[in-house]
Amino acid sequence: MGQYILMKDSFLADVEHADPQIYNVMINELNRGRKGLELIASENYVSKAVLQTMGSVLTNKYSEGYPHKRYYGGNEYIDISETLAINRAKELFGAEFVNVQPHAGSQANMESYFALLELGDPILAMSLDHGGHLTHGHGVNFSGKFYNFTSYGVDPETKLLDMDVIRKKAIESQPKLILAGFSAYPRELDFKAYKEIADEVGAYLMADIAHIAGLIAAKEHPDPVPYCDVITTTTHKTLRGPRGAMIMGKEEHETAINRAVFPGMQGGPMDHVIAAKAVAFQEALQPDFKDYSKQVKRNAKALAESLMENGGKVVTNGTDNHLILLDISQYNMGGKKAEHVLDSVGIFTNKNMIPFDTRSPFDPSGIRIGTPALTTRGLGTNEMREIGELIVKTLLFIDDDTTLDSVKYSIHNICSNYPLYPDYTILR
Ligand code: DSN
Repeated sequence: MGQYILMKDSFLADVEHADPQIYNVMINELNRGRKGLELIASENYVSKAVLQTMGSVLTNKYSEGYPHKRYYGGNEYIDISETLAINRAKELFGAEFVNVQPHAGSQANMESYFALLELGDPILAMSLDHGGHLTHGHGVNFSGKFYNFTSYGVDPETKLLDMDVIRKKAIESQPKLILAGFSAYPRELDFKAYKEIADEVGAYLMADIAHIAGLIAAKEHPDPVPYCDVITTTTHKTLRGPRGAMIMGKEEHETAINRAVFPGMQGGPMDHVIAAKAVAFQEALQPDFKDYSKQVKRNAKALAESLMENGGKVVTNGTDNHLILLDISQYNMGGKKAEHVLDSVGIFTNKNMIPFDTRSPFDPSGIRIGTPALTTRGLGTNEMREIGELIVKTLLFIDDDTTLDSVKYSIHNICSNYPLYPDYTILR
């Protein structure tokens, strides 16, 4: 029938017969990953166990409610799965409660605001153009429409967060909630300092740890749990689980959060994804997840150093976590073109605003680069140093086909040495 046959441990053989077009999309996406270097900071590669759990019969079930309090019958096995996910997440983070039902990070943030605040309440959060997230109060997002946000940003010189400035903004704006969290900030967050400010102004403290959840779980980043009322995270970034989210925090907020998630915001939980979260949490509880997280940071440092040694401008001159912001203004192009040319040689990144950017979000002055996915694939600091050189070479010589061909050749060699999902063989 189709062009390919997949090996027996994949469920894709049936897709090939049922829907060759979607089958081809999946094969092509696997091959795209195999032939390139995934450096998008918010992406990762899940284990085969997580993949298989997501593609399981658990997708068939309806289970509105919570374990042992459902609105549908037949949930005896789903209850076990969701309880395992909750207990493992509690063990991983040391949180007093966990809700594993949020479908995505944006919903988790919305549900947390709904649980703690009234519509229109004041919130203090990091602005998107300095590294925050759309759900941290941007005008085009529900957050900016429903709540009264004041933004804080980074220092114009150091590009670092300045807790004294955040304190001043908190005193001025008297928020009901202060939000610590980002999607593009390469340094550590001082949750203790945030807590002191929140206490001083009588605000709740919420952390959105979507990017750094894996590092926190592995104790490779300061811990927000002792300080925060509520913490949201996605499960698919450094935490290396399925696409989804969760909310955790202090016991006093458990009922309000649970009600905000269901029936407040969501209907039926995605039971296949919750089970896959349980599998991923079990993986993150193993000692080798700590080694992985350490290596994510080591790799990011090596890549940042290499970019700078090759003349690249790295925002804050380095990184403490898994991500790097590269200021590309010196290459006389915007992020749109940079992302495109890097894509064309097999280096996958995303265009990103840099602090105090003078360009638009659609074509900003930066590229965001992260190491979680390539670290999962097995690459180490030597490869990162080579990749730093290749990124700069690509940006410097975008019109020189000979140079771009040599970059592609180097990337082909790296990819061959570190196969992606090597057990999934595709036979012609
Ligand atoms: N889209 C995610 C990221 O790339 O950081 C945040 O939602």
